[in-house]
Amino acid sequence: PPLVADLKKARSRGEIFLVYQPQVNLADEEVVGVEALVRWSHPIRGLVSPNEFIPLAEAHGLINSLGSWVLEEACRQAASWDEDVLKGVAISVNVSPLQLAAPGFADMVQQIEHKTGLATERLILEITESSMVRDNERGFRLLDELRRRGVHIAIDDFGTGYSSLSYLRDLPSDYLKIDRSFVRDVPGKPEAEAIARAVVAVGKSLGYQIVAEGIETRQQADFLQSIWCDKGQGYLYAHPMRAGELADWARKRT
Ligand code: G
Ligand code: G
Ligand code: MN
Ligand code: NA
Repeated sequence: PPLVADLKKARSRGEIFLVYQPQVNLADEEVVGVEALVRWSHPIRGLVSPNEFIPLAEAHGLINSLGSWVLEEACRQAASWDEDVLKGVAISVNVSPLQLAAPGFADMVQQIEHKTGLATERLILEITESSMVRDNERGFRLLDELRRRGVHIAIDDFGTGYSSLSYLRDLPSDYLKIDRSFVRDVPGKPEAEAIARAVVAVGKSLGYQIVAEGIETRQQADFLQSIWCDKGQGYLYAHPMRAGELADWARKRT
């Protein structure tokens, strides 16, 4: 049977769940946030990557309900953490461009915050560079509206799209996440180092906080800290984990 038929039933069958990956301040390695990442455990195929089922959900009109569920689950979880290290940290949630385009998105976000009791300032919505195409007046107004309500915005996978500097200047947003394809080759590859330095310098001078993703080695972390990148995320610190494992991980860190 086509995978989409299974995907339609996956939520009600309890096959969809979230894992969480910590983000740290590079300067002191304190945990400052957690990114929620969706997973699908298919009864026959095993784990299906979101790279496969998110596009499927988008193509078949399932992304809004899936996305709302992810957001609510992540907010509920974050509101309930009471381990010292996790209390009050930010929660980042990936959002599909189709969700942003759906009418009432900002109200839906607000309702979920009310329902789960998550403080608005703790929520970061991650959008991809390409979901905010240039001259997207409506998209810009939506991000403005969300930020006026206290939600923070991160540009995910930064550097892989076609952002111009004027776009970076005008986009209502708080964080830039340097794509891990650039992190992979630092330190050592002069071109990768140059790109990382440039993103941090331009981003910070435009008021963004910079997050590096995919940090796997101490050398990468040290290099990124030396160029004043603010935060980091990657296997060096922790893999994405189920909520219970994350709580154990957090307790061990204190
Ligand atoms: O977690 P992993 O590396 O397998 O994620 C693969 C891709 O799926 C990444 O680009 C990630 O941003 C995306 N992704 C993970 N969880 C979500 C989600 O809840 N919503 C959306 N829209 N994308 C997600
Ligand atoms: O596109 P986005 O940044 O949302 O994707 C996050 C994805 O990156 C997650 O699926 C996660 O599993 C993966 N990831 C997180 N840390 C690392 C890392 O250190 N190395 C690699 N290769 N992937 C990572
Ligand atoms: Mn992300
Ligand atoms: Na990314």
